[in-house]
Amino acid sequence: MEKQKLESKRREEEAARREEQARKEAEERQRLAEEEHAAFQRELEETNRKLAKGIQPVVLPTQEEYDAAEAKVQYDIERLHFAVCGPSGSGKSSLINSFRGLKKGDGGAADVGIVETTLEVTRYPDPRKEMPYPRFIWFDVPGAGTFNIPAWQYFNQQGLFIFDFIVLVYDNRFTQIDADVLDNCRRFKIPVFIVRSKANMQIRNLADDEQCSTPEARTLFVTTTRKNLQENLEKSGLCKPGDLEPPPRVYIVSRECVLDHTLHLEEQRWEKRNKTIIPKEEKKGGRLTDKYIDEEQLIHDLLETAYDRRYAPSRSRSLRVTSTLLQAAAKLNLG
Ligand SMILES: Nc1nc2c(ncn2[C@@H]2O[C@H](COP(=O)(O)OP(=O)(O)OP(=O)(O)O)[C@@H](O)[C@H]2O)c(=O)[nH]1
Ligand SMILES: [Mg+2]
Repeated sequence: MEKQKLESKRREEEAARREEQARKEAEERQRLAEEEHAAFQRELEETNRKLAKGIQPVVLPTQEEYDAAEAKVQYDIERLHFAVCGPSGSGKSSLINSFRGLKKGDGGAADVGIVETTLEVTRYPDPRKEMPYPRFIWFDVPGAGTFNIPAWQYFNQQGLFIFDFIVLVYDNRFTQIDADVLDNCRRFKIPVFIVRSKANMQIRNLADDEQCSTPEARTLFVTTTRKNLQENLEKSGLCKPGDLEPPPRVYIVSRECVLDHTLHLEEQRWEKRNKTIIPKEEKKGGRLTDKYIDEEQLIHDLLETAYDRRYAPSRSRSLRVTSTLLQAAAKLNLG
C-alpha cells in the first residue's frame, strides 16, 4: 500500500515537472516570436519612414538570392569569409595581397592595376599554415560605382550580405555608396572595418600641395581623415549623439606597411616555434614601423574580431536575423 502511494506521488511529481518544462518551452517560443515580430515591426517602420521621405527603400535579398550568394562564394560554415570591397581602384586587391603576406606578382597574389582590374568576386584562401589563418578566405569584390556595377545595386548584387566580415576600402572621398555599405552591414550585423588606403601616396601628395614636411603632412592627413569620416557618418545618419554603439573607426593604412607588419608577425611566430632568433638583416618584416599609422591596429582588430566570431555562437544569430529580414521582405513584397 505504502509502495503504491510512493509510486503515485512520484508520478504526480514527474507530471508536474513535465508540465513546468512544457510551460517554460512555450514561454521561450513566445519570447522568440515576439522578438522576431518586434524586429519585423522595426524594419517595417524604417521602410515606411524612408518611403515617406522619398528615399528608395532597402532592397532585401530573396531566399533564392541568399542561397545563390552562398553557393557563389562556396560558403563553408567552418571558414571565415572576408569581403574586401569599395570603389574601383581604391586598393582592394593590393590590400588582400598584403593581408596574405604577398606582394604584386608573387604566386597566388591578386592582380593589381590602374585600370579596372577585378571584375568578378575572386576567392583567395589564406596561404598561411597556422591557425587561425587556414580558416580565412579573402574575397576580392569588384569596385562599386563603375561602368560595370551600378552603385545602388552594389551590396546586394555582390552578395555582400553573405560574408562574415567586410573590409570597406576607400582611397579618396567617403561616398554615399560607402555609407550604404555600412548601413547594410549594420542591418545584417556584419562586422565592418573601414579602411582609408594608400596613406603613403596621399601624404606625399599633401606635403606637395601644402608645401610642408612629411611629418606635418602625415598629422594633417590623419586628423582630416578621421574628422571627415565622422562628419560623413553623421550626415548619412549612421552615427548620432546618444547611439549605444561607438561610431565606426577608420584605419588609415598603406599596403606596404600592412605587408611589413604581416611579415613581422609571421617571423615572430616562426622564431617562437623554432626557438631561434632570425638575424635582423635577414628579416623581411618590421622594417617600416616608423611609417605605420593604423596597420598594426587593423590586423590586431581583424584577428580579435575573427576570434570572437569563430568562438561565439553568432553565426546562427546572423542567420536568424537574415531570416527575419527575408520574412519582412516577403511581407512588404520588396524581395
Ligand atoms: N602608393 C600606393 N599605391 C597603391 C596602394 N595600394 C594600391 N595602390 C595602387 O593603386 C592602384 C589600384 O590598386 P588595386 O589594388 O588594383 O585596386 P583595386 O581596388 O583592387 O582596383 P579594381 O580591382 O580595379 O577595383 C594600383 O596602381 C596600385 O599599385 C598603396 O598603399 N600605396
Ligand atoms: Mg582589384
